[in-house]
Amino acid sequence: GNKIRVGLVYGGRSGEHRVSLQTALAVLKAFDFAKYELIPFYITPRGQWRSGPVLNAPPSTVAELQFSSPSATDGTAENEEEILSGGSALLPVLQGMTEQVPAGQSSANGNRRMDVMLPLLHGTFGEDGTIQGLFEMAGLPYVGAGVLASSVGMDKVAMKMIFAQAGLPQVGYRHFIRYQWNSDREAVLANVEELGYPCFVKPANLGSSVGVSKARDRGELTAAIEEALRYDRKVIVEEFVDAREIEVSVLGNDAPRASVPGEICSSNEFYDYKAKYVDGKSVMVIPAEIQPETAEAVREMAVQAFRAIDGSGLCRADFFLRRSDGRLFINEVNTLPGFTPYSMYPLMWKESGVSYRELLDTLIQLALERHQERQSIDYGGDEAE
Ligand code: G1L
Repeated sequence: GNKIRVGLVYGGRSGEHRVSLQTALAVLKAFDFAKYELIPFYITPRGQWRSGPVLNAPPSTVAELQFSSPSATDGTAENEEEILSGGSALLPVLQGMTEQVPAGQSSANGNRRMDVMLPLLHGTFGEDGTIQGLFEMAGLPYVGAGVLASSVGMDKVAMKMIFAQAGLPQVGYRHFIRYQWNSDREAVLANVEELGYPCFVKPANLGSSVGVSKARDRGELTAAIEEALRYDRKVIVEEFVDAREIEVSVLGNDAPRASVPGEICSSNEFYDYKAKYVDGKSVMVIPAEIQPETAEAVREMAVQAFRAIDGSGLCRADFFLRRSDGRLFINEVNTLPGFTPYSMYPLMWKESGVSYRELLDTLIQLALERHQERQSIDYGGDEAE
């Protein structure tokens, strides 16, 4: 038929492997199989790629998404061997994605090029622009942020520099690399202590929340820095502000829209709220109980932040609302936010009138539109011929 063929890439070499599998299952369950054909690409925790058979209905468990038995893969034991043989195994998988036939048409062997790729991956490979670069080189449309926005979204220091340039208010921060720490620790400490205590120490790389700690004095600061340096060569230290955490979902390409804001309340404060969604140790309150002017301002800032990183498709923008004076500060943007039906990003859209299924439809359309616009750009390729 003429269904849109979506390549779903999930799993991966990161601590969020399970989250990715759960999200893939949730996404598959929500897709309209009358409109889409799904092709699973599973990356094992060791980084091996396994492509699965075309899905015309959602699987019922994550185990079905891992193709652990040879019979569950798309080929023979020989094929399995090839797929599991390490880095070069990516090549046949890429070939499967990019089979050179016009989109929507089948080739003689029944293979068909993917119409669009949907990366559901966290961390160092997937969210930082690397898999996006792979799709670019293969000429494949893909959902979400491009290479630049993905890598900016992963690096807290690069992100803060871009936000500063865009005039977005931020809390005070300092950053340095391991080399500076090792060569002149006193200078680094003196510089960081200008922020005052307490402060937050984080690896610049936003892969996950590991390596993040709060420091109340120089001793704790030193330990926190050593800890953060285990996860990245670049460290960021942020000023502490007593603030509420407000988030906004952004959706679109050149004309992005902002959802209603939501609030994340940590465990020690959520008994105050007639909260709507409980997630681990925190509660999501959607819409956030804030002044209408604050809601307007934070939505406007979310769109500004999306534009500042040159976003596409989606992002979740996270803010601090200072309790003392009601001032807003941008904390970060996340180009691949939590994305089960119970995650903040989809829930804020749900509250804004966009269902989970509509969200997926829109994201696929945005990916195709972005690809089309990029294809019409003259990169000067003819000159080389
Ligand atoms: F569907 C989108 F927009 F492409 C999408 C894809 C992936 C949204 C959010 C995510 N998120 C993630 O992949 C994850 C980082 C939460 C791991 Cl599952």
